[in-house]
Formats: sequence, structure tokens, C-alpha cells
Amino acid sequence: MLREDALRAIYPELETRVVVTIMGAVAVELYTLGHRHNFFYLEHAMGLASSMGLGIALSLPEQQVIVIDGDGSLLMNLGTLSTMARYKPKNLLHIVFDNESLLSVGGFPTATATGTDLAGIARASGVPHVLEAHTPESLKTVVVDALASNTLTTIISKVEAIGPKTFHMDLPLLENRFQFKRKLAEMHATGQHMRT
Ligand SMILES: Cc1ncc(C[n+]2csc(CCOP(=O)(O)OP(=O)(O)O)c2C)c(N)n1
Repeated sequence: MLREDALRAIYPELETRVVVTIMGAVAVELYTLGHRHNFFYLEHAMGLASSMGLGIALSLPEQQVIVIDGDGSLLMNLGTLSTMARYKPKNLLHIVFDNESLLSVGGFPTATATGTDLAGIARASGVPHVLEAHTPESLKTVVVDALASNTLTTIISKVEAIGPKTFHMDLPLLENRFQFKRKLAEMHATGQHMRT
């Protein structure tokens, strides 16, 4: 499956929720589908989108938080799975697009290309709900189910190592950072509860 198609299939579940993505290809793909002030694309800090999402989920329990991660990024911060499992926020959904590659920096293979099983690692770390989905339709189904389940969930989704033609985003990190902070504050202040 193309990650672009996977994102398109789940976009309706993303657009009203708090979303934190890793940098690079997937950030551009989501931005191109339609930017929202409740989306934050974490540049530079590889591996830490899930840590940031965990912090937001714990501090804003009335919101549903979705992290969009990559295999290379997760492999760089595997301890995040243990930390998420330790706190088990019910309002956190962690989606990992596994293209077996560091696509955004040239496509070097990661350890998932040689047998590392991220779903197995997530389960062994104590994440209570670990699912796999490898078509846009099945991904949509498991995302909807995970959001309704009120249980910390990690979804591993294998995708092709194909990214966007250009990595340009007309949105500097700082602008995104201020938009996102204001949007979270507004959602909190006005009691916009995004949880199902
Ligand atoms: C600490 C650190 N090391 C390296 C990089 C450079 N870098 C940016 S994106 C990326 C690859 C990310 O791989 P993955 O999470 O699998 O996502 P993909 O690009 O395949 O979508 C790398 C190595 C970085 N930004 N920070």
C-alpha cells in the first residue's frame, strides 16, 4: 500500500483530532492532504513524535491524540513503547507506517527490512492493544475501532517505500508550533472534546 493512500483513507479520523507526525515524507503527505491547526509536524527531533504525543495525551485527557510514526523513528526510540505502556493513556493512538526504510534521507533499509517485528516489540513492551493493517480499508477499520476502544493502541502498517515528489512545505516549524499551541489552548478552553 502507498502511505499516501493510507493517509487519505484515515484523514477523516485525523482532521478533528490532535495529530503529531514525524518529519519528512509523511509530514508532507499529510500537509498536502490538508493542513489543520491541530496537526503538528515534529521536525528535527527524530524518534520523539511518540514522546510528544504521550505528553499531550497525558496533559489533555479530554482529547484524542494520534501519533504518526515511522519505523526508523520508532527504532531510534524503542523505549517510547515501554513508557507509553507504563502510563497507558486511553486517549493515545500510535500509528507506525513501516516502509522498512529511512525514506526521507535516501531510503537506507532499517532493521524491519531484516526481520525486526515492531508489533511484537510493542506487545512485549506492554502496549495493551496492538494491531496490524496493510490495506487502506483495513487501516481505516482498525483506526476507527482503536479510537472507539478507549485503549492505548499501536497500529503497525506496512507501506511501500515511496514518498512525495517534493519535500517542500510552506509552513515553517515555528509557525506550525504557534498555530498548534493556540489550537490546543482553544480546544481546552472551549471544552471542544474530541473523544468519541
Ligand atoms: C537524531 C536524528 N538523526 C537523523 C535525522 C535525519 N533524518 C530525518 S528523517 C530520517 C528518516 C526517518 O525514517 P522513518 O522514521 O522510517 O520515516 P520515513 O522517512 O521512512 O518516512 C532521518 C534519518 C534526524 N532528523 N534526527
